[in-house]
Amino acid sequence: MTPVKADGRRPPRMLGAVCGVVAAGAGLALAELAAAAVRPESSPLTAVGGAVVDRTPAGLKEWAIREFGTADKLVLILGIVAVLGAVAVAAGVLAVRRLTLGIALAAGFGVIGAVAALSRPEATWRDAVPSLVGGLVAAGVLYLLVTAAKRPRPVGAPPGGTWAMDRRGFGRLVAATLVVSAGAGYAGRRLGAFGSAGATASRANLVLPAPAVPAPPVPAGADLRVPGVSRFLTPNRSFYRVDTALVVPRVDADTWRLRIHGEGVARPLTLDLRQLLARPLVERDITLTCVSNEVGGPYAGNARWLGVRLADLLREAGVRPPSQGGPADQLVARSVDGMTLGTPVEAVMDGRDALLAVGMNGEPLPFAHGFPVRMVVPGLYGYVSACKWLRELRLTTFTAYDAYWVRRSWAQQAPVKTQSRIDTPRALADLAPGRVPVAGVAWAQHRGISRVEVRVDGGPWREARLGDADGDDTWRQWVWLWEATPGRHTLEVRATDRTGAVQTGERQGTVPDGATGWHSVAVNVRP
Ligand SMILES: Nc1nc2c(c(=O)[nH]1)N[C@H]1C(S)=C(S)[C@@H](COP(=O)(O)O)O[C@H]1N2
Ligand SMILES: [Mo]
Repeated sequence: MTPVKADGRRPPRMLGAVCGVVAAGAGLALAELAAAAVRPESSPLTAVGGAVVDRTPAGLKEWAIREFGTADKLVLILGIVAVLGAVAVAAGVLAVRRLTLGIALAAGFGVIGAVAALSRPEATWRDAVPSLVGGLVAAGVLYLLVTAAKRPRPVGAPPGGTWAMDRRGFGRLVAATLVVSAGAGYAGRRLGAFGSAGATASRANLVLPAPAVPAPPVPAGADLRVPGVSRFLTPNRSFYRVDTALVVPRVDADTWRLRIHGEGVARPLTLDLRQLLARPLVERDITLTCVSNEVGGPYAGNARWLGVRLADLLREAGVRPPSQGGPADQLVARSVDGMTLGTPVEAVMDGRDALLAVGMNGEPLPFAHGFPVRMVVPGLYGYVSACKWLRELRLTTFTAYDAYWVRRSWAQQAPVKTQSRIDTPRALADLAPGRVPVAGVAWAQHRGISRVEVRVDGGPWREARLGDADGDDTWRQWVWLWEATPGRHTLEVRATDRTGAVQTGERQGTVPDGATGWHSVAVNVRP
């Protein structure tokens, strides 16, 4: 601590730190309020977080997904808050000695936020406003607080602690700042909710038409009902979520538009939701998987999608696939938050059920899963096919354009690799000897699963019993009954797809086009 001087020129560091943190809090709160008026993505925390996500190398992103799963976004924001807190303390301590420097540091942080906001896809100059407001407010509040902290105690006031300041005046100023900040933060929240009220209502009011081509009922034997195995259809609330959006885009279905244009598009189209829903809708069960899914990982889910066949729409726009002489081999989907995903035109138009989906398991898409419209293409990983919050489809070539993840060391083309997962028993489970069901799911979308085998401790492969197939685009459950003997054992699984190809045991990481290897689980069987 700085020693107290009789003439009271320099308040202690601790006081400076308090000034810094209170000022930063005020800046953030006012910035949130401003962001609610601009758009949620422009809030400094979200903007900086988004800019960090955009610049995160594939390896680090994979590490974050592995370590924190879907909480990776929360961890990121907390990290940014921690850095901001440290800078705030530094700015406050500095301001006590060199007021202009401290203030410049606070304001400079606002500028960093603004630059981050402007660097995001789809940004306009307005996105800089919240961070600039925040920086100015923080600088101003820091100035007021530090000046107040330096003001000597009025004559006759009760003596304070070590520092001879006007404690009451300073305290009032801090209290007032906190009250105003809390008020601004709260108002920002309310205003934000108000801003997306139209979107919320548009989803609540959306009545999905009945499918012209309903999905056949799921075969009774598709779900083996083995305790611990993923349900055959994944409920929306437990469906995995992978995206770069730090705030879930809430798109108003009433103002939503989709534009289809680009190379070889003879008749460019712009559709609103009503026009899209006026087309024949098909219903399909399709399993979606993420390229970032490690062997045995959780990023796979199976849903009943309702949507328009994308190939029909493209044909309507005059698009021909490359095999019929079309000039474009890549369909670039762009979302409202500027994400781009590139899908082979050939795959979309080769007869598979590539959908512009509006429904998921009997309800409009949840906001987190792409409301009002997303793409789903059986057989391709999500990052090359499953654009959420879709707003544009552009036809181009793979030579001419790299989509978001391709620029970050992922492959341009990424068909789903055959995978199988042991859901039960869990890794390191402690089991009683005797009959133990070993069970899980296996997927090879659009090729289908024909066989699943299990082995114990590297012994011979044993064929598992498969759940009924619900087409070739969904995963299949499997179960094998194991006579477990005391001791430590390793269980392994592998699948064979309908082309006869056996899942490779060669271990490969998720980058650049999906992990390979057999899922193995070590368990302990009690004596
Ligand atoms: N707009 C947008 N769409 C996106 C993504 C994204 O980050 N932004 N991520 C993709 C990835 S990597 C996957 S695996 C799927 C996941 O879809 P889900 O979150 O509905 O499971 O969405 C895809 N669509
Ligand atoms: Mo993904």
